[in-house]
Amino acid sequence: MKIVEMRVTPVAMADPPLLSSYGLHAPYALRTVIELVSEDGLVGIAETHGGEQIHEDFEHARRTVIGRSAYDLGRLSVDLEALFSQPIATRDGGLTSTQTFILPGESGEDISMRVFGAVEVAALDLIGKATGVPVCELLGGRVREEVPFSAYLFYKRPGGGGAGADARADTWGEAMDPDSIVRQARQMIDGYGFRSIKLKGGVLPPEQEIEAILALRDAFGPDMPLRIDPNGAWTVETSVQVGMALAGALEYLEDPTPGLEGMGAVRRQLLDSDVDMLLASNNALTSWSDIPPALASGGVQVILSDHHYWGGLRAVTHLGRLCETLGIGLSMHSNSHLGVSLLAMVHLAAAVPHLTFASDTHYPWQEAGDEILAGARVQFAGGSVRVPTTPGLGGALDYGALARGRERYERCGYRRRDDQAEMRRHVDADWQRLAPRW
Ligand code: GKR
Ligand code: MG
Repeated sequence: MKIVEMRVTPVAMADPPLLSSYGLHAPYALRTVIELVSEDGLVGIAETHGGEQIHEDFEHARRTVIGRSAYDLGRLSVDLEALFSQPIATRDGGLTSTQTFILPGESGEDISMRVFGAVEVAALDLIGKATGVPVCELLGGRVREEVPFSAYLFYKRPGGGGAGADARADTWGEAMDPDSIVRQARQMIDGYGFRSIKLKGGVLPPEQEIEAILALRDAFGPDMPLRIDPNGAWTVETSVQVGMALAGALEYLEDPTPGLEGMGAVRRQLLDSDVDMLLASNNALTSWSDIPPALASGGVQVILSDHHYWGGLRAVTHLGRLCETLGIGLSMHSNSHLGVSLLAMVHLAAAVPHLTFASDTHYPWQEAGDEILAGARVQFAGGSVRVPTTPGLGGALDYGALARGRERYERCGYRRRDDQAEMRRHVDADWQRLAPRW
């Protein structure tokens, strides 16, 4: 099944002013939509990180992708790795949306894995559509019929996202204290039925974030799994203090401190105090090469996988088997995304037996009107998404919505994610991202 065309469409969607230790979300989040067209006119789709540099990376890969069979994924991955191991004259060295998450001393992005990850999803969608088989069956077969997700709470400034004619009503409200975080959780759980909760921390002094977690525990009871993720905003000492204060209240503590050594120290000191708290990571550990040092440090008990930068869906199925062998848990990380990414995450989680933690998703933060899938948004029931039984990913693009997303991208002026700049623009002109801050 020869690929004769690759369409690369940048889109922007309204994004509310969510806070993290990176700064503030801009009024728009950027994504890239990939379409592979086969010689018989079928179209496979994928979605990945957005922005100018990422768009250029796909342009750079175009000649390597076009003309080969959608089944030729092993060789495609090797060829893309070779292609991106050469210096690219047009790369400006600016931060991409993945690099935004990487702290000094942590591993860099692998461009070929992100490009391959998206092309692989589109190729599997194409193969699935051609053969009448859902993507999860191509990944080895579903082991679950529904994939659970976690409510993903954020400290939030007032505002609904978007700007000018795109400005959206603020349906969530400001959330800067424990009461409003509990209110946000209720609203999200009422709408989606989530059965676990993650709070993005690293925004307020740790004592206040501890209070928010305890307020969530009081509001939802001890059986509701809770997580907090300050993205490395705490020193080892602070992380240990937070871990002690939240002993027994957390399902896992995510990236409390930068780097694998620091994570290892947090884990050891907590164990020394009889607190057996699992540490999860998508910052200290972002790629395959981080696994050996993570094992040596003992600082990661749960890996937050992400097919967008771990090298695609099949790569994460391999990661699942590896984690199972090593006795490490597996969960799934997310960034602001639309329904195509969500469908890919659902198929993947359906096919990985070891992915037993509820996955992260930013989906509730995106507006229905920005969805690019034809038909309704992806539906949640009881916090889970039913695994599609229709061919491929089980979704097709709404080309009107895709064009509107592209127009929004052209108009909005944002070309890469920069939460620090946004924080300086709206909150504090001198604000600087610090890892750790407290
Ligand atoms: O959307 O601000 C955000 C998140 O902080 C995101 O960028 C992180 O990558 O969700 C992510 C995480 O778990 O670290
Ligand atoms: Mg995280």
